Amino acid sequence: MFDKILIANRGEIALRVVRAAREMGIATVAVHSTADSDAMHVRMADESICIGPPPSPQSYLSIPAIMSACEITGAQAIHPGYGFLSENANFVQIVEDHDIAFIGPTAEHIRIMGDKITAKDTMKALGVPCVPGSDGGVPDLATAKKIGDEIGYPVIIKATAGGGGKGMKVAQNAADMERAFQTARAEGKSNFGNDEVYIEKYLTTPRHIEIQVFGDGKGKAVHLGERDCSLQRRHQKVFEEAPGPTITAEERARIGKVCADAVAKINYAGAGTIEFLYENGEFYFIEMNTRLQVEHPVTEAIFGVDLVREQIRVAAGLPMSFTQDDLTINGHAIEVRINAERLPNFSPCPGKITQYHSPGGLGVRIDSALYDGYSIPPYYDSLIGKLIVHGRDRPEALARLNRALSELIVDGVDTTIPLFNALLEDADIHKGSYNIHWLEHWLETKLADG
Ligand code: MV4
Repeated sequence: MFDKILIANRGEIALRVVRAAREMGIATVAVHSTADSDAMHVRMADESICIGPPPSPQSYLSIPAIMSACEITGAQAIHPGYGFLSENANFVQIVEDHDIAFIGPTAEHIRIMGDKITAKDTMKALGVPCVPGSDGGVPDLATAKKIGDEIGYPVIIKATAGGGGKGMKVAQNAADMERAFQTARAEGKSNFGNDEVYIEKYLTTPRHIEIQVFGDGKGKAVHLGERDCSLQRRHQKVFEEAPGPTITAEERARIGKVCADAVAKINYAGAGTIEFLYENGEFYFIEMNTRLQVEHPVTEAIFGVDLVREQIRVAAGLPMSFTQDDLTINGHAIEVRINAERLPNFSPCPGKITQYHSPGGLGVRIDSALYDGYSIPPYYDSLIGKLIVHGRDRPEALARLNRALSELIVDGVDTTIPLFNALLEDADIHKGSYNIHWLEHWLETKLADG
């Protein structure tokens, strides 16, 4: 096992890794920008090192700065958290070339899944059900129109390098194809330097269901069920739960096995998430994320496992500490993302926290790097905390969320807390009856009503 690991991240996820490492007797190195000298992840780690000025490209995204920090501190492994360099195959290649362990999958697996066409081809060949569409890239408008006629409208044109909803355009009919095709291409080119696109049947009212997988890198893998992350605004998740309110044990076992077998076959190492659209009882693969996700705690809650501990074990060449048969679901968990944002526009709201009180009690977990008097810098993501509740069933988890929110105090900046109080008053939330468009419609209605 490693003696010391470096955490190439900040905020709550850096703290999350510090906690797992400490329980394993592993020392941690925090890296930080000059804007984060007083950050909680720096205080909680065993050692810290400043890696540059506030803008991420010169600090948390600077490969030379992070490699130097690793060299200076003698860390044997790097945990990337999520975001920043976590899915940067070039970074992982450099880490591998320096004989530092990357706590995550290989550069090769990250590269495969980072290109959406290659990811889909790979998954399809591994027996994972995919959205009907083009066989690989679509070279020109004439081909696009031919495919549109074949699979039937509406269709969606997606940039192979796309992400976060960028480079994605829906064509409602053949007349709409030219605009959608050229716009998706142009967005792919300008945002990612890659104008290759592919086409899928557009699913109109799906849920976003993602399967958590975990591989040992040596041909063994398990699944840890699904999370329903359909409640999103502009491709930012705000509320996530496990298990999915509509997913049966049979569906879970079936799609879970397909996913675990797929990643086992490619010798995938560590945590991964296979994203699906779910409509009319069918799963359709869209993308794979090769990182630990923000919403991983809901899976941890219902399975009673520490995913970061497992990531570190596997990166050190140890086996996973559970098999598929050991993994059973206990109850229901919900996560809400506390962002420093001003409603109704969700505009970032950095500033000083004048009062902070975190909830507690049975079934309540807070993952946050906040403290009383902390100043949220304006340079980074607006996520300042995650509230995760766990109950014996979904109604209990919802009641516990309501209770925990009533205890939570974050003063000095605006946050998304009022959104969750309002959501908890909605019947659809209690019924679990929502899809990927539900939240945007709900927000529009609420705004119209004042
Ligand atoms: C789709 C889709 C409908 N049909 N693909 C959005 C982000 C990217 N990861 C995939 N996305 C979608 N792909 C087909 N064939 C609808 C979306 C989509 C979406 C997906 C998940 C969660 C929220 C979403 C919001 C809008 C669109």
